[in-house]
Amino acid sequence: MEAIKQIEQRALIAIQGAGSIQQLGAIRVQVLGKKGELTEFFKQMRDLTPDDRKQVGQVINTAKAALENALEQKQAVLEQAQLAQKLVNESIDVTLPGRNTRIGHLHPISKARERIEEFFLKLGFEIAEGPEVESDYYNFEALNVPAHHPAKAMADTFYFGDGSLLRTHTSPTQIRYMETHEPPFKMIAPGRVYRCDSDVTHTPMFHQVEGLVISPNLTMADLKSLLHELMQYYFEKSLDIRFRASYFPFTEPSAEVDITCVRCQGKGCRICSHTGWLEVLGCGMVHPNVLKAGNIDPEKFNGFAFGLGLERLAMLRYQVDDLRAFYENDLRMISQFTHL
Ligand code: 2NM
Repeated sequence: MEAIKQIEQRALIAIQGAGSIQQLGAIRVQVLGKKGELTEFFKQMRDLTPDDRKQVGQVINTAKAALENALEQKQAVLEQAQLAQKLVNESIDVTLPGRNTRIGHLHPISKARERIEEFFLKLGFEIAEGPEVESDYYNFEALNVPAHHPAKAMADTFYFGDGSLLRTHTSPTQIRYMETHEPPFKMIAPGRVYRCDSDVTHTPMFHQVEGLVISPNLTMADLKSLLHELMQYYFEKSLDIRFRASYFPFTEPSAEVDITCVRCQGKGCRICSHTGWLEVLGCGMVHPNVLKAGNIDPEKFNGFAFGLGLERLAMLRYQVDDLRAFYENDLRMISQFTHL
C-alpha cells in the first residue's frame, strides 16, 4: 500500500510537470495502461487474502481516481494552452493592405450616358426605357417610316422570323411613352439599339439617347438652345452649335447638328476633317403623323425630338480613336477612365 501511494505521488508530480499532451499521454500509459505500474498491482491482488484484497483494492481505486482526475484537469489546461498558441500563430493582421485590389468603375459608355442623363434630370426630364425586341409598328410605322424605306431593308435591320425585330433606334420607347402620358411632358430614352452594320466606324449594337419634348408652342429655337446647353454641359466648355437642314421621316423640319470641334477648337484637324465642325446629333420638330400615332392631337400640341449616339460622344470626350476599343473589354483600355 505504501508502494501504491508512492507511485501515486510520483505520478501526480509527473502530471503536474507535463509540458505537452503527448507527455501526458505517456504518463497515463506508464501508470494506468495495460502494463502500467498501478495495473500491475491489480494483477497481484488475487494472491491476497480477501480482507487485504479489500483494503488494497480501495487504495488502488483511490489512487486511480486521483490520477484520472489529475490527468483530466492537466489535459484541459494543456488543450487551452495549445489553442491559445494556435490563435497566436494563425492571427491575421486585418489592417495590412490587400493584394491586387483594384477598385471598379463604370464603362466609359455608361459614364457618357450618366452625364447626359444628369443634364436632363436637372431640367426635370423623365428617363424612360423600353424593349429591345420591337414590332415593325413601333420601330417604323408609328414613326412615319414608309413601307419601302431603305432603313427597313434586311441590310439594316435585324429581323426575327416572326415579324419582331431588334429596334434600330430608341424612338419606339417614345411612341410608347406618348401613348401612356398626357402632354405636356419632356423625356429621354437611353438604350441599346441594333443595326446590321459592322466596319471600322460601326458596331451591330450601339447606344443612343433620344429626347422628346411635347408642349403647345415649341419652336426650333427652343430645340437649338436646349441642344447647345446639352453639348456645353457634356463637354464642360463653351462651344458653338449649328443646324444643317436634313431629312428624317419622323420630323419636319429636320436638322443635323454640328458643334465646334472639341479637339482643335474649330481650327481644323484630322478629327473634324479640317472643317472645324463635328456632327453629333440629329433632330427636328415631331411630324404630325408621329404625334397622331402617340395619341397626341397635333392641333393642340407640337414637339421636338433629337437623337444622339453615345459611342461617338464618348470617343470625343475620352479621346478614344477606335470605336471597337469600347467592346474588346481590354482592361488596359477600359481602366484608363477611372475619372468622370
Ligand atoms: C433623331 C433625329 C430626329 C426622334 C424622333 C422621335 C420621336 F419618336 F419622338 F418621334 N424620337 N427621336 C429623332 C428625330 C431622332 O435621331 C438622329
